[in-house]
Amino acid sequence: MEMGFRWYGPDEDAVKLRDIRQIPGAKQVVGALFDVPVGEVWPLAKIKALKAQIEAAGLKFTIVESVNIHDDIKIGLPTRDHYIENYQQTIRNLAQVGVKTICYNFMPIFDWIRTDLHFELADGSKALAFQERYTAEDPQALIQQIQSGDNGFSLPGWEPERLAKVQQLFKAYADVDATRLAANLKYFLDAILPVCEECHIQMALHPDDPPMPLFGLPRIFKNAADMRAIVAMNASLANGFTICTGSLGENPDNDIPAIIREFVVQGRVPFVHARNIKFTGNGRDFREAAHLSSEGSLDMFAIMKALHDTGFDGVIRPDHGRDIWGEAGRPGYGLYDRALGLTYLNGLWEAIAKS
Ligand SMILES: [Mn+2]
Repeated sequence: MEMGFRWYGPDEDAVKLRDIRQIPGAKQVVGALFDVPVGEVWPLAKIKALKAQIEAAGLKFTIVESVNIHDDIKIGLPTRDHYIENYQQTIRNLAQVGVKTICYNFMPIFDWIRTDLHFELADGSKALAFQERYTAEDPQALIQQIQSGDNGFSLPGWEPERLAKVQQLFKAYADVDATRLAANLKYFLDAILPVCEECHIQMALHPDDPPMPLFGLPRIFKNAADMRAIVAMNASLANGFTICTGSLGENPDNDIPAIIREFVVQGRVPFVHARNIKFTGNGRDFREAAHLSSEGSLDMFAIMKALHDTGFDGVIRPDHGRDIWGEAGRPGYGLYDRALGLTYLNGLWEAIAKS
C-alpha cells in the first residue's frame, strides 16, 4: 500500500509538491493534465513533463485522476468512436511513462454534486455538504451556487464553459436511462480494455457521487450490485474500480468493508479514496467530516482493516478535507486537513499491520 495525494498542477493548486513531500508517508502524487479538453488526446510531451516535475520532488506518478469521458461516449452518439480512439491513444501515452492506473467516472453531466461548498461546522472549520432538498430545484440554481463558492479555482466537472450549455446537455441525455448508460459503458469498456491489457494499465471506475439518481439523471455505480454488473460487462482484469469510501458511504445501506473484501481479492481495486462523511438529518443529507472515525458516520478502522486483510497493494489517497486553520483552498482540496487524514490513515495501517 502506498499513500498518495491529489494535486492539480503548478498553476491550479495552492498546494506545492514540496508541501506534499513533507507529509510523512506521502509517496504518490495523483495528478492529471487539466488543460487538455475532455475528449482530446493527452500529448506525450505534456505527460512526460508532469511526471518529471513530480519525480523531481521525490514523489511517484503511477495513477492518473481522471481521464474524463466525453459526453458523446456516455450519450452513445455516432461520434463516440472518434473520442474512444483518442482515449485509446491517451492510454498508450500514459503507459509509456509508467502510469499503471487510470481513474475515471461515468456520470452524466455532473461529476459530483454538493449543495454547499463551505458548510460551517461547530469548530469553525468548513466542509462540503449535501442536502437533497436543493436538488428538487432547477439545476441552474445549484450550478450558480457551486461556481460562486469555488474560491477562484476551476472545479473539475463544473467548468463554466461546459455548464453554460447545461440545458443542451440535459436535452442530449433525455433518452439516456440507466439501461442505455450501462450499454454505453460496456461499449466503451469493450473498446478500450484490450488496449489497457496490452499496455498493462488498469482502469479504476469511480462510484457515482452521491450514489443515487439526481435531476432525473441515471446512476449506474451506486453499490456492490452495480459493481457486479460492471464486472459482468467485461471480465478483463483491466476493468477495475476506485473504491471511494465517501461516495459509496453516502448511502447508509452500503457496507464498505464488505465491498472492499469482495472486490479487492478479485484484483479489481488498484485505488482507494479514503474519506469520512457524517449524516446530518433525514435520509441522505450529509456533510463531509475529518477522517477520524469518531468525527463521522464511517468506521475508518474497519475500512483500513478490510484493506489490510485482503492484501490491498494499490494506492490510497485521503479524499476531501475540510478548510481548517484559516486555509481557503480549493474546496475539498486544501493541504492541512488532507495531510492530517493521510497521517491518521497511515497510523491506522501501522497499528493494524503490527497487531
Ligand atoms: Mn472520491
